[in-house]
Amino acid sequence: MSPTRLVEVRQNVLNKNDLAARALRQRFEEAGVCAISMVSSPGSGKTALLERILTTMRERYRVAALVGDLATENDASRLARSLAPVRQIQTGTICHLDASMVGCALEGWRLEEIDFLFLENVGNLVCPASYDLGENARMVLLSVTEGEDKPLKYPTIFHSADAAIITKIDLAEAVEFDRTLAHGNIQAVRPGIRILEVSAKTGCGIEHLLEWISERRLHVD
Ligand SMILES: Nc1nc2c(ncn2[C@@H]2O[C@H](COP(=O)(O)OP(=O)(O)OP(=O)(O)O)[C@@H](O)[C@H]2O)c(=O)[nH]1
Ligand SMILES: [Mg+2]
Repeated sequence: MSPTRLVEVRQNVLNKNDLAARALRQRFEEAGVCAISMVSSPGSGKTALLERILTTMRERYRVAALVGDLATENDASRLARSLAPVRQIQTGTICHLDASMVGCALEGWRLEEIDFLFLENVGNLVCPASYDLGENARMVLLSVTEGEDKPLKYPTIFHSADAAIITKIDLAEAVEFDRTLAHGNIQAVRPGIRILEVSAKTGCGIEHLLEWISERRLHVD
């Protein structure tokens, strides 16, 4: 296979996802669903934060979530404690969710009965960046334990996001987290992006995050 042909095949794969994502986005729009995705490296705190988000938002909104992992139902079981409808997507060997996986997982759910649909992607700072899931907004998480340089090393995923959420802020002091450096690195790859600091453990910063999420809905209604 010539190098040129290899590029063509890759483009076709992406185009197929783009088409599926466009169809999903239209379904979400028609049903009045605000879809918000979460991407980060493994263990940054997506599920812990999402459990808090679902538990709190359930009081005001109809919320639901899909969560992707290569294996296990662990995250869906944790999120189900919020009492929101949750489904696990097991991707097997695939390192990201794609739009058709999301479409299949939604089967049987009445989208008209959902205000906010959260999509927790597979923990990975590379592959999920290239796959549109039809979401209205994407949150990229960076925990204080990962190192302030991650936005510079993995710029594509930060560039594809609408907000950067610095997680596990309760551990900041213990790991000598350099807040100014982290913010500077995020802004260097995605100038002007909203940055929020939270702790799923203590609840610090959650209120501002919920405000930001609720505001995404204004763009849907
Ligand atoms: N101290 C502290 N620990 C946290 C916080 N959020 C998550 N953790 C811990 O970090 C670990 C990973 O959290 P998860 O929520 O499973 O992270 P994840 O991003 O969903 O992980 P994957 O789905 O495997 O990619 C768990 O041991 C959590 O208890 C936090 O705000 N503070
Ligand atoms: Mg998780």
